[in-house]
Amino acid sequence: MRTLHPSTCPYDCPDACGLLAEVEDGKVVAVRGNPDHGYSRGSLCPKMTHYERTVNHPGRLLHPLVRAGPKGAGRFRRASWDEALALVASRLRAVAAEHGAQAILPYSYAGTMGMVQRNASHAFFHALGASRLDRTICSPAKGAGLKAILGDTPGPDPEAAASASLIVLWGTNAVATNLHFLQVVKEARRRGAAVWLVDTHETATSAVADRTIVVRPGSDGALALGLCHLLARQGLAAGRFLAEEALGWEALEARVLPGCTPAATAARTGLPEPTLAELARTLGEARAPFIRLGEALSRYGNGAMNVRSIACLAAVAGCFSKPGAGFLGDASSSDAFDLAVLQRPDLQPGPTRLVNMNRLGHALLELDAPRVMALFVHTANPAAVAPDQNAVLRGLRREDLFTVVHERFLTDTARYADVLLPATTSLEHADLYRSYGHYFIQRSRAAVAPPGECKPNWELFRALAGAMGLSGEPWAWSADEVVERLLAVPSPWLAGLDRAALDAGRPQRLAPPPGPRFRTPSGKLEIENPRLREPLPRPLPCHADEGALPLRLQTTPALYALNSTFLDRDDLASKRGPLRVQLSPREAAARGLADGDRAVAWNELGEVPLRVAVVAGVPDGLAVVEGVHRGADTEGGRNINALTSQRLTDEAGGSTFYDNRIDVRRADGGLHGDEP
Ligand SMILES: Nc1nc2c(c(=O)[nH]1)N[C@H]1C(S)=C(S)[C@@H](COP(=O)(O)OP(=O)(O)OC[C@H]3O[C@@H](n4cnc5c(=O)[nH]c(N)nc54)[C@H](O)[C@@H]3O)O[C@H]1N2
Ligand SMILES: Nc1nc2c(c(=O)[nH]1)N[C@H]1C(S)=C(S)[C@@H](COP(=O)(O)OP(=O)(O)OC[C@H]3O[C@@H](n4cnc5c(=O)[nH]c(N)nc54)[C@H](O)[C@@H]3O)O[C@H]1N2
Ligand code: SF4
Ligand SMILES: [Mo]
Repeated sequence: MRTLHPSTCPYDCPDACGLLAEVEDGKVVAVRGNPDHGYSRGSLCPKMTHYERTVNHPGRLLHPLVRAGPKGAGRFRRASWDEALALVASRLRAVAAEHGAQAILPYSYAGTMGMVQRNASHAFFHALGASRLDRTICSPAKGAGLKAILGDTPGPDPEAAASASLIVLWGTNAVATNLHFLQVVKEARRRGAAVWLVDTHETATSAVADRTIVVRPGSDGALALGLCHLLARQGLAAGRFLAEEALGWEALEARVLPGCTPAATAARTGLPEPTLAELARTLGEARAPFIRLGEALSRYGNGAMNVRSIACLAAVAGCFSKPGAGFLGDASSSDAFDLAVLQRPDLQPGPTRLVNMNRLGHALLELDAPRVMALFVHTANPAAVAPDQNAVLRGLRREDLFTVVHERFLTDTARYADVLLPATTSLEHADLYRSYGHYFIQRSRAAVAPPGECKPNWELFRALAGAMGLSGEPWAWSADEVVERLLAVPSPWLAGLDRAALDAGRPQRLAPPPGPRFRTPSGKLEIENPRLREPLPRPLPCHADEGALPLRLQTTPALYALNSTFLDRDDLASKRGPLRVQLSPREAAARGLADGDRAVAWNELGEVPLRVAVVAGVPDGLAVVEGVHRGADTEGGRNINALTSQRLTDEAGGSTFYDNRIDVRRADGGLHGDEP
């Protein structure tokens, strides 16, 4: 008999779709969208339509393993859980005794977005007094840029875009990364809205936009301030709003905008002056402009400032004052939950150091006092996704480093484990999910039993806590009890929540609690923020504005993968194709390269053998690489992160994945279009 189990897509995607898992004889046989989810409405992206293939994958890790070959070779022997736990506990104890507990570094990120499983290790490492990880790989600079001007103001519901007359998709390849927002865009279009895409090249999302505005990478802040200059000059700025509900418009007009002339903006962004004037006019005259801002343009040396400047433009263009208009940076209900219930920072024995995850290579190779001697990775795959891959791999190869990995598959990181522990998929454990792209939450329970000896993150850290002599709360609780505790913390967000429906697995929409329009110290939108080092937005250069190599590198998300998740799925791999660099016809020809040729992309950090794709929608001076790849699927064992640097953003220590320079040359001896 088939039974249906409601669940949630666990991956790091703003859509957090509702799922229905079909289960027969204890096995997941199909997964489809849950039509009762008010945002995803029953549809899934192509990555998740066959999630059962991930769950039932023959490559799943099923038993604890102990290294039986050189580091990185991926050779292991089977061990019992008792042996594996005892080994991990004794090695962590020995490292702490000899080097101090801060020689232990946890590394985890967003392999699952469930609040319990994602945060399962924090209390354990806090109690040990280990180093803490600064989890900055995604988009903290976006958060900092938004906070600078909007404070803690919650974003609008994404459905609000349906009443817009002009939707600007700014730095988001939504077809790949925010598919369900396009349902709202479609609805707006049906009612007559125009759609713009602002990107560095034409993408799959260009097909759903009326026009693609192609900017130089990292210049969006300059573009936004240039448009503010023009809106003011054309008399189209939202004057009353700026006077009554914003702080600092006059200061911006007097001190910053004079330097943002059309000529200066054209030079910074690469957009012709007449185009700038036309964009400003259309935006300023729009009945209801709505800007949806992606994450990518914050992954630059000037990332926080770019985001802040675009939010400023939104204010000037009337996104906060015209009826039906809006500005969506993110829509997150993170304030609704107090994760300290399970993260337990209070268990730390004293102050501990914070290690930026974007500098893992540096942390493993150079960090001192104490040196990192034990690395514990779960719910993440740094050997593939972290910047400066060569440095990360050199660190993982250190003979004196003890590495534990908790994983579902033999990933590039798992290959380097000394102890490799098998993890569950989201259909095999309980959790509570929220989103960063809408306001629905969902509670999910296991639909099937774990295969083999797989353990959920939470159960692993309960067991390890026991092996290390830690007991009591929070480890006394099951994952489901942790969910109960999270829901029990009083929060105005949860006031009207239908607990019975939530507990039955039905998606529930939270409403941001009532409060002032702008949740800033002044109660106004703060174009000028006197508390910051830079009180006003201004055009800033990015890292790649300097540097000698000719091509700016874009390493954007792939359509058929989610970071390194789904790389194990052969059916999706064939759609993804090999590691490729997209070049304009002119850049390819200048290097004697044709479509399909073998080539080497390189810079001061390394070399990556790959294929060439000649793409007319890519401008000269740009090299686009979609997605990260498994070492085993590439010619050189490296993916594009061998060329991304460990440099950080202007604020909040974020990653700068899109802000690097490279060159591309013919592969030595490579024949035109031959197969490797
Ligand atoms: N299919 C798929 N979905 C995903 C992911 C994935 O890997 N694959 N990753 C998930 C994760 S972890 C996250 S954080 C989000 C990522 O979400 P985002 O970072 O918003 O990713 P994209 O939507 O692809 O946005 C990247 C787009 O921005 C463009 N871009 C890059 N630099 C600039 C710039 O300087 N200016 C402008 N205007 N555009 C620029 C790129 O060319 C690309 O088209 O997506 C999530 N969803
Ligand atoms: N070049 C380049 N690099 C990038 C990006 C880019 O745009 N360009 N994007 C960056 C961004 S935005 C992000 S957020 C990071 C993401 O980096 P990560 O969060 O490290 O993301 P994933 O690659 O998805 O790796 C997650 C791993 O978690 C595992 N996993 C899933 N569920 C569970 C579970 O329940 N328990 C355990 N133990 N493991 C689980 C999966 O099998 C997978 O191998 O990558 C970054 N890297
Ligand atoms: S990856 Fe995103 S779009 Fe795809 S099913 Fe999951 S939440 Fe939905
Ligand atoms: Mo991310």
